[in-house]
Amino acid sequence: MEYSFHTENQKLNQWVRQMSLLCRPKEIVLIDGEVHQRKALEKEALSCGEITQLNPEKLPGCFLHRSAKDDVARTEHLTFICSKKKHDAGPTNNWMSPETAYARARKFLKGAMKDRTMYVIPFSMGPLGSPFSKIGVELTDSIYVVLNMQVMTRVGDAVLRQLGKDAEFTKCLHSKSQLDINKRLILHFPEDNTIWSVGSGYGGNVLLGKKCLSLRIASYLGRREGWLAEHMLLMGIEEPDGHIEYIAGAFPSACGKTNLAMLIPPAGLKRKGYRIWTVGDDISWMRIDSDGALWAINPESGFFGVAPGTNSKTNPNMVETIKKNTIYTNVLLKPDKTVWWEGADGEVPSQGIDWQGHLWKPGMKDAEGNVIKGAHPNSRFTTPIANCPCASFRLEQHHGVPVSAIIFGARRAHLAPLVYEAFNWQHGVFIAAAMASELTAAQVGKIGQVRRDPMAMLPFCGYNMADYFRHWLEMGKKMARPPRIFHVNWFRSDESGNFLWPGYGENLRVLEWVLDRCNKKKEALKTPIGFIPNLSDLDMTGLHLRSGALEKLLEIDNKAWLEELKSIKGFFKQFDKGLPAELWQEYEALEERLKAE
Ligand code: GTP
Ligand code: SPV
Ligand code: MN
Repeated sequence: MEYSFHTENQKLNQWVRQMSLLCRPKEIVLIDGEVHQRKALEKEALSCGEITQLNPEKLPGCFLHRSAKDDVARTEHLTFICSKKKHDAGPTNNWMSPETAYARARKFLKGAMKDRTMYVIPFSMGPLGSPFSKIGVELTDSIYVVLNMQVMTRVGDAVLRQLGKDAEFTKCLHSKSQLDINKRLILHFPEDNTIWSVGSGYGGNVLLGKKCLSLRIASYLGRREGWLAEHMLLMGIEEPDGHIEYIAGAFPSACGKTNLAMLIPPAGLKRKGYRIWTVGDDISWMRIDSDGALWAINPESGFFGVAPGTNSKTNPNMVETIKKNTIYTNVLLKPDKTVWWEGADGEVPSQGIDWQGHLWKPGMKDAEGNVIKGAHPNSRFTTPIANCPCASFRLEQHHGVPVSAIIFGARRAHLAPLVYEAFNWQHGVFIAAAMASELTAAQVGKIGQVRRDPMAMLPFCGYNMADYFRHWLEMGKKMARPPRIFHVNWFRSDESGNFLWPGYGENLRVLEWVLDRCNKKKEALKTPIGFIPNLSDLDMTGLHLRSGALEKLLEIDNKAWLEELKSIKGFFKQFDKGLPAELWQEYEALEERLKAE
């Protein structure tokens, strides 16, 4: 069969034809971004059971999708950086040579779209035409992917016009193929500006504009072109005087970015007049502007958020956001065709259909005696940012927003205090490079295990992390007004494992201190690891912690930190001579300060 596909862009036409000859779809359909096409696709996905319609009165425009049982999170062990040289992928990435990778994936992709349609999705990461933005085209045989991409990115004819006759684009090929975990590969070819994903239907593996393009490929491009692509939320904090300060925050997967990005000020602080404006919840692209400051955009146009734990206490703005035009994945279906998850509002339903499609009742146990969850712990929703009551008015601005502070956050039951500030940019880069966090359900692996996760980018850096650290250090030197760098931990726990800090909206109390530091309004205590707040400088109005809890939250245990240094050393050592000397200097300086006390 001959495939015909025609746009103004010859490179695109040629590539689509080549990929069709490999995947052998029954037809090729270009996604134009128009509503009537989307409606037709929804109808088709409904009729083939890929999605289920939810209650049109209570959840208008919302759908439920259930994935395969072993396709519920990113599979990092099947994710590869395929640079020509192994060294360019670095010791923290899985590597495959481009030849081997293409050959292996070809086997899975050959004829994989037989009897299916290949959809061609032109998309823009970032506002069309902004100097920050990048164009991609995703080919996929999944309507679920098409519908999600239309929420998460800017899709359609306008992108093709921007692409014109000869603009560059990232070539993204996806086939769900047989959804077989043994025939699954997520491959990145930074030198070819190409991504191939086969055998999965899970968000981070298949919405190729997200982690694959906007982090792995973009981090590679960012180094080449002198900017940063980061796993960071982006939020505006409107201060009592009406001025809005912007902060970016890098937290590993399922460690609180989405929740922080749209928090509602707690009563005690609200009276001061604080208000939050959400720019992004997962990815930031940052460039140095002519004013010597760091400016950032969120390249996405939707949230792909964690469902469990989302309720009107923890995240009222998200509860509002996901009431319409939202695609739910792997949550529980209630008899009235609304949805539920562990930690949702209201009563636990007396029954429903769980994320695997089975009849579910609270307290049901599996063969091993474990309680069966209604929703998968990594169940998610895809929802437009435009739905969000606190969406920033600067989302479409081509220049982005100026970043006053960068906070790195980890999930650590012990060790890391509630907040501390770096002495300077270089020290901040060390703090970020030495960051560690407990594993969550967002990736397949052992939940709770502490692993080193520099800048929350361990699974997302598209090149050698030693070079990435150097790039961060260089960026600092180029800025006349670099953001201040902080580290936070909302998850420090007591002896019984209970969180010491209430988190969520209350986190604004910490952000207030962060901004006061940026604006030189507050002094701080110098400790071996960085500056921490004087207890009296955190506004605790309306919040009553157990006595001693705040002290415990800010406690720095030198002995435990010296122990931590061993793990940092082991991590740094794998980069061998590649690791920037500045990071070893910071390491030694920290060791000295800890021993001196
Ligand atoms: P990804 O989308 O995977 O990148 O995750 P994320 O960093 O956006 O995490 P998210 O905000 O979705 O939070 C993940 C989980 O952490 C949810 O179950 C939240 O309820 C919980 N969480 C978020 N913020 C806090 C907090 O301040 N304190 C506590 N204890 N839990 C939190
Ligand atoms: C994450 O895991 O960090 C996510 C979800 O934001 S995914 O898109 O699957 O990567
Ligand atoms: Mn994420």
